[in-house]
Amino acid sequence: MIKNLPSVENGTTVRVSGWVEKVRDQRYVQFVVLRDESGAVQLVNGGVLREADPENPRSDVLVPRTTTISELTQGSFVTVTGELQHNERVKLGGVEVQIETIEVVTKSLPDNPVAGDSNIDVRLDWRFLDLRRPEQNLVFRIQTTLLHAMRNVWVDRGFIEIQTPKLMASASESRAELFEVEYFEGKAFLAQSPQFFKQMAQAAGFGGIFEVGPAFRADHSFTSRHATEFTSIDTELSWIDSHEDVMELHEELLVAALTAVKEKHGEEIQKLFGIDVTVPSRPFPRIPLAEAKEIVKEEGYEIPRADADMDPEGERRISAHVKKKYDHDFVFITDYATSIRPFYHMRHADNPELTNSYDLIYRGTEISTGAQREHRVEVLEAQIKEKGMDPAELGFYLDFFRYGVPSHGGFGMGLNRVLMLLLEQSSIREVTYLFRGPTRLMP
Ligand code: AMO
Repeated sequence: MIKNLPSVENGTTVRVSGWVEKVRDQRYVQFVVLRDESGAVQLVNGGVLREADPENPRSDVLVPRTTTISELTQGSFVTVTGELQHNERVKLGGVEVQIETIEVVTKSLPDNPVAGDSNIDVRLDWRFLDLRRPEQNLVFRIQTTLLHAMRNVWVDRGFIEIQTPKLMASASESRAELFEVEYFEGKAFLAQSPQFFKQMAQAAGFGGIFEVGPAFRADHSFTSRHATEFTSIDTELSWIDSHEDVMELHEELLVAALTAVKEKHGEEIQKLFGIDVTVPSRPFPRIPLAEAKEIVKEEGYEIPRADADMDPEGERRISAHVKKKYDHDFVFITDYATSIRPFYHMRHADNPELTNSYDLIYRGTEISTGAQREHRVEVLEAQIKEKGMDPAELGFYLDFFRYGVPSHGGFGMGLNRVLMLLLEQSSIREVTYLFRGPTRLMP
């Protein structure tokens, strides 16, 4: 890989493969900047003889300029062999390769449909070219590290990884935002969340489980944080006393993830995004929803509806308050009103108006919802009816609770939102491999 070249001994013959980023075709010397997934290196044709024989001013012309290099188009994939030379003056890693052979594996068309200043829609049309940019490559290496670190936590704690089906016979969250698809003679729905089937693993006696998979929402909005398909990070664990246990697991996972990202990519993130990765301290601040609303009200912003969730402006303001007061990027907003939470959230034992639930806000945007689940089937049935739903339609789900189930809880977290906020990007489009929105199904 190109990034390893600086540690190779001077004078060694090396073989490198990658795509052409730039060609500088001068009269007596040709330069190519070659990039692969790990970095970039300068290739030279012609410079070596000039340096090798400074007494002979004409020696450079002894190296023939090759038309292969003159005709190289940006983006072509090539394999080159040549002598590696350490040269402090070369900005790219202090090394260059004196080209001996060059094989053009595939030639790129000469026009480049994306330029540095292309807008996001053009870049998404040509996502495979956009992804060649080092910043974009880094996003997905960060994503890999982040998920790997979280997986380590789960695996160390003995959690089981599951894959729940994405084709469903019923809605998985609410009837809103539901994609319907033809399914032979009938119809099916795309999973909005693995909610019911991750809870099934509790009745199955799996204990802790996790899933990283797609979730679909027929959400006709064009905000920077909504997609119609996103990657949901879900976990569920048995034998909890309250949502506090879920929040502790949540903190542990995020601290492990951000520590790993900082250790592995901190320097590069600083270089390419100008950002210092901060590892949050534990515990993260916790503020009950009612109190959070009071705080933002005192600071001049009233959430429009009294019974409502925080709105985006409220989330921004409470985050700003927490940043100022606790110097923390995360805040758990807890104890949501029953009226704005789904039927499966457990309610406070001493106040049925409130749930054992939370949202996690990161730098002003919600990234997660978590809760303790109601595991007593008769209470669950009553809550379903209270929400105006028909328990018969949820019979398969209620069965999970009819044959014994431990107390349990968990959360769902949007991977793309975490990356967007971590890297201070303007939209999840920037950090999603292939974004899906109301007007984007291609590529
Ligand atoms: P919720 O609906 O709040 O909760 O979703 C959890 C998290 O998923 C992300 N998310 C989205 N990301 C991008 N585009 C969307 N359209 C979108 N919708 C949601 C957000 C959000 O915080 N079953 C519960 C979780 C649980 O209780 O375990 C659920 O799905 O980051």
